[in-house]
Amino acid sequence: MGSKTAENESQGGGNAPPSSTKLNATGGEPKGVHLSRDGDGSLGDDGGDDDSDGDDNTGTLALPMNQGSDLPSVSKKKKRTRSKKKSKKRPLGQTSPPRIPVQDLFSGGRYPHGELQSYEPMVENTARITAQETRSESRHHLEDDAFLDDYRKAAEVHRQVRRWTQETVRPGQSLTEIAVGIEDGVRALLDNAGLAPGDGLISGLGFPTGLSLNNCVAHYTPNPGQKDVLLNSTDVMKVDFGVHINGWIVDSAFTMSFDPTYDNLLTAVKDATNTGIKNAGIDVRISDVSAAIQEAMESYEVDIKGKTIPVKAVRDLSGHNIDQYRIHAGKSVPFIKNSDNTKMEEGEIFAIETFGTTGRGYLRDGPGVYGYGKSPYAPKKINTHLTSAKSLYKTINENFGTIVFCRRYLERLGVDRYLAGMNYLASNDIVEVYRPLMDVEGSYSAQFEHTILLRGSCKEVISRGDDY
Ligand SMILES: [Co+2]
Repeated sequence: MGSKTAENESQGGGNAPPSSTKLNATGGEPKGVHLSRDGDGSLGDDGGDDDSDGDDNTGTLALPMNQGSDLPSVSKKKKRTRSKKKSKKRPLGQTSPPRIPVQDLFSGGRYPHGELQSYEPMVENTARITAQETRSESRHHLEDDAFLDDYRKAAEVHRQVRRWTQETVRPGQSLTEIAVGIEDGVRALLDNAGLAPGDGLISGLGFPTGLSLNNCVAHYTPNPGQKDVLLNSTDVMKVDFGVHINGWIVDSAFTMSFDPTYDNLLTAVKDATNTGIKNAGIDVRISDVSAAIQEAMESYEVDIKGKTIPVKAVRDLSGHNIDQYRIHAGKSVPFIKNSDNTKMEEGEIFAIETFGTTGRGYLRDGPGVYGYGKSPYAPKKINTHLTSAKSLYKTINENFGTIVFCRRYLERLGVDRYLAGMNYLASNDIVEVYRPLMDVEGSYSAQFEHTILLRGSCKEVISRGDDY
């Protein structure tokens, strides 16, 4: 999810620090997975899919990290007959649509780690005994195994659901169908439908699923009761969704297009995001990361209908740090060079995302609403005679806390006629309203995003997959 940039971009210098070195390639599947999977990639009878919902069109997919697999998909009937390996716990193939909780695919509760990148040696050895380091001692959870396993589990859910999205989403589908497909997948893989009070705070969607088309740069999600939008073969769609466990959000996004015209736009933004990730680090000035991002992004151009258009970095969105139940925790990582001296610190978590556009790079609010987020400064209890506001506030506190949500998330909880209550909460700054963000008509934009952990020994690109 993108963070709206504060109005603080004074122009400044800033040389990017030398890039870091990769320790290993990608998240990868857990050791031994490919050895212990059923020969044909099918499920054993203990696959955890009891099929009580009757979705008989469920087939199997290879595990997301299983690069180059040519495992055949098999029908349900076939796997019903495969009971001989019943007793052994082993990673299994995910279904399509994804419905097997990831805890049933990875034994022992250990999940693949993200890509580990080393910091610049210079950074490791220079004076780091600072106030920042003292502060980071309160953030040592980044070295806690249980914390890391939960975070990696959320990342694995993201990888598996986005793999399904990349493999199955096609022009002609409605955005509601795509969004609900992603959300149902996330909830199934977390093994938490999120319908009982409190359950949504244990795990769930990190924010409204973003499906932003073309000149809509960010923050579009389909709303109930609106005319549904169908995906077109010439659309450039940013797919931005989050998965959280205990409020720790994996925020990761990619762009889909079905027309090679936009390949360079996607390449530019992917490069810019990876450049941002490489340049991020402990004690690194964020403005240096921004300058490197902009330089990478704006070295590309796109040919659209015979016209060559430079790719511009978007000014009004930023990467951001993440805190528990808070998608935007206060620090911003713009894509435009600036003279801000804020540094990244050990123990922090950042969503490194970039947006590139063929338009102007300045955004306006679009029509409608993307979502709502309770202010971290909101009071515990609200004082009003408006009963609809009171009951809505109770629902928000029980199901979302400060996690950003959309109308679809509310309505699946059975909440209706909430608009008056929401207006009250919004006009009293209890809830913030997020709106779609648009570049000029006729322009195209792309986004790529990863969540990174600035651990003491290395940075972990926790959401890295073999796709991006
Ligand atoms: Co984000």
